[in-house]
Amino acid sequence: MTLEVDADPYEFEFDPEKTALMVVDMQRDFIEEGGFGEYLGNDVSRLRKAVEPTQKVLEAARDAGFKIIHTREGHRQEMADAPPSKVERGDLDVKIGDEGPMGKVLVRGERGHDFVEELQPEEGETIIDKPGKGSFYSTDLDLVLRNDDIENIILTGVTTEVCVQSTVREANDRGYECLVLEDCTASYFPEFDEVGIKMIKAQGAIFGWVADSDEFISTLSDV
Ligand code: C5J
Repeated sequence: MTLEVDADPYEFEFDPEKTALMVVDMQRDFIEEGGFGEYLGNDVSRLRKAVEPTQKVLEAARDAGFKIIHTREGHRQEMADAPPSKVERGDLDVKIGDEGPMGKVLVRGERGHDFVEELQPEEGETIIDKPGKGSFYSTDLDLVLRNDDIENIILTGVTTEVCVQSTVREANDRGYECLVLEDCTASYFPEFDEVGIKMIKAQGAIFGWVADSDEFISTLSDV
């Protein structure tokens, strides 16, 4: 079965059985106060706008039987996979690995590293723990997708121009077709949000397609 989403710069076609929904880094460390995003000097409330539409997409994708993948950016407890350059970057008072109100910042197993309450994975969904911005770098994501014959990825998550865009670029180079749901992404910088999305769909979908969540959800009524 081939479905078609009204997208930019033109229709995005996909077979639901060969399509995964990815929710990128919807973690407390980026979205809630007292996490990594705030230590970087950001207004973390800007990211909340992506939570509710992503929740709706997640529910619709679960009902339609999609493969669902959640990613988390973060590091091992002993920090062996945290590049010193990343830890030192920004000259922060509280660095990655230091103790904050939600546990050690951006460290696996800590409260801040976990997903926000509204977007917790369900049993059987795949969680990819990644040390970098892109979801393919130093993870088994490609293997997970290829084992399930996945060719298309629907992307949601934060932040638009950092981890979502890095993931789209990596996926595109590996031959996956990506559709980014614009209202399900967010940035600490509204101008980066806008330009980040434009960069993806420019030049005839140079990295991928863009649509809003309602357009995507409406196509699923045919599944
Ligand atoms: C950042 C991310 N912004 N998930 N990570 O450091 O976008």
